[in-house]
Amino acid sequence: MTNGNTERYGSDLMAELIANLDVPFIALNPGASFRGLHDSLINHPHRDMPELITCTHEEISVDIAHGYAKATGKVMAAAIHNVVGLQHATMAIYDAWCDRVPVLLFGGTGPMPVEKRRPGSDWLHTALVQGNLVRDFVKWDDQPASVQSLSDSIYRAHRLAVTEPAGPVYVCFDAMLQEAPIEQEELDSCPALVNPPSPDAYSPGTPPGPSPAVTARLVEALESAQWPVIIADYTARSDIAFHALAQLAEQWAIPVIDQGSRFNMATDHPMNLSGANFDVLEKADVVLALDMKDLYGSLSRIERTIRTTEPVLKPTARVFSVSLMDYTTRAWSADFQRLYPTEMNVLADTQILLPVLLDALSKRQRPASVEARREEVTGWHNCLRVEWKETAIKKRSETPIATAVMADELWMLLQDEEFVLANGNLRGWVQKIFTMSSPRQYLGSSGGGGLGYGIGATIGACLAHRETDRIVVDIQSDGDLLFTPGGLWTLAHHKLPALIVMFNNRSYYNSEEHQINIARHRGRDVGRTAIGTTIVDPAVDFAAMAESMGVAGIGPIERVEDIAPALKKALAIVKSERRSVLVDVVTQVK
Ligand SMILES: Cc1ncc(C[n+]2csc(CCOP(=O)(O)OP(=O)(O)O)c2C)c(N)n1
Ligand SMILES: [Mg+2]
Repeated sequence: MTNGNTERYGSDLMAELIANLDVPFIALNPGASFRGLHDSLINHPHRDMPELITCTHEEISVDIAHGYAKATGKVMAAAIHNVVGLQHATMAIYDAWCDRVPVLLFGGTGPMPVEKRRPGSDWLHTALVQGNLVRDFVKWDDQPASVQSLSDSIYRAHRLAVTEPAGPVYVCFDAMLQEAPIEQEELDSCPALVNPPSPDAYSPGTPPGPSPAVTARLVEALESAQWPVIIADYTARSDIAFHALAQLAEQWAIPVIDQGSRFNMATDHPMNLSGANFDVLEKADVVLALDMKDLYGSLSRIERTIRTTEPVLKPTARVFSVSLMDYTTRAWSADFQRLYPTEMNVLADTQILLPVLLDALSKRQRPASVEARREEVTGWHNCLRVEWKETAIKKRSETPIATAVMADELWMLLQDEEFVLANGNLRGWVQKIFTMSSPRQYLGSSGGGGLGYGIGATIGACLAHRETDRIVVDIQSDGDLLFTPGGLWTLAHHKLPALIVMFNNRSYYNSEEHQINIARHRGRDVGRTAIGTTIVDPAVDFAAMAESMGVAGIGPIERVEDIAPALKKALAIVKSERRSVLVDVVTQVK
């Protein structure tokens, strides 16, 4: 590869520093504000660079990095064009922030010296300071002012992004800093510009664990409990925490409620009682809350229409919370949720705390009540699974296709496959019907409730599993896809094989349901709630939409008996042609 001259440009150094972080991919929609960096990424004279993933919307670029991080535990980057691309990206950045997921965001601005600005767009697309736009929902932002500042800026951004609680960071590069050659004098006086330092010396801090006194109190509480319950939300960020939680539940027969922001527990773990949350919690005398963001909401019965809550726990229940969430609480967004009273609030990383707790508990004599509890929880777990399966079978006669039936059909297709579910859960039916047992097998939702997430997250999961035979599945709701349909093109362009199954209820049903409840509450005409909420007249032809962007399209499927053949055909294409397929299934509303 040649770059035509021997100059070393600012953006060459930027690209090298990014490559030093082992960032495998940079998702982007192109833009002149980072044309210098773009050139260095595709034409660097000496180094292999992260692969560029072409996106049709900046929101998708960020969602890809979001999905990739959840699929791998590793970080990738998105390059975001100046002020305008950044505005498109904001909602996805907010989702990543709320979901505590690391994402490296690189932007361009300026040039800051006015004499270097092209009249017109360079002015429209320059802001002081550009990071202000996202500062309230990134962990850190920076706009380095010299080439010597670059390693500090890029390595610090990476370190802060991946330090738990993780989150997005934004580094904005002045266009001139990217495009100007680095002066020979500066290169001579600063060897680090020629041979940039390794990031190893700037690695993230070691995660905090509990003190012996804290561990002793948790041991005492769990040991003395008759009906302890673990409720976990962001816990399985690491495989260590996933396995330690399974062991703790198993050894001490503790029922677990998985709140699902991470895939915390195998669906077939006998102590998994997710789905019976309040029945399980109202019996609790001790609750160990792990990495909960919304402890209040998870321990309350909520009347959504009149906005009231009622506690689920007995007043005597003792609650112990372990999380690092307080470290990322900010004033602007209230994503931190309502305070909930606890006996102890432990600031520790559960990947450290859980093994320590297991070890401490292993030295204790298990009371006889543990075995009785094991039998009760296992029986309950098995009963729930059987009940759910029976419901799915019973609902086969319903039209349109029920979500439980769709989950069952999909499970029958996937049960002998290695797969990862990148997005969607059919209103919880997936966890009830599927058996998923490995860490990161289900990647959860957007975190911030911002729509448009599913297809980008799926692309991220496909990149994560590109070198494997694992099938990446997206259960894709219709409204969500209509925000970011261009993601289908990125799947096709980069030859990424995803199995996309539409959960097509032809509605923004979550919102339609709110309108139904409000109309009922006010005694008004429920018949009018389809206005502004349904996606009909015309119904979207998702299969044709997919085909138009190079993804195979099947459907619409409207009869139960047509689902299995359609899914089988789709899976065969995914496997043999290694390309994405979308199966449009028209379903009940929820
Ligand atoms: C960017 C954005 N706009 C609007 C909303 C409000 N909203 C929440 S859920 C929902 C409906 C989503 O429709 P779909 O993805 O089809 O899922 P469904 O509820 O039908 O299962 C809407 C519009 C939102 N959360 N995010
Ligand atoms: Mg819908």
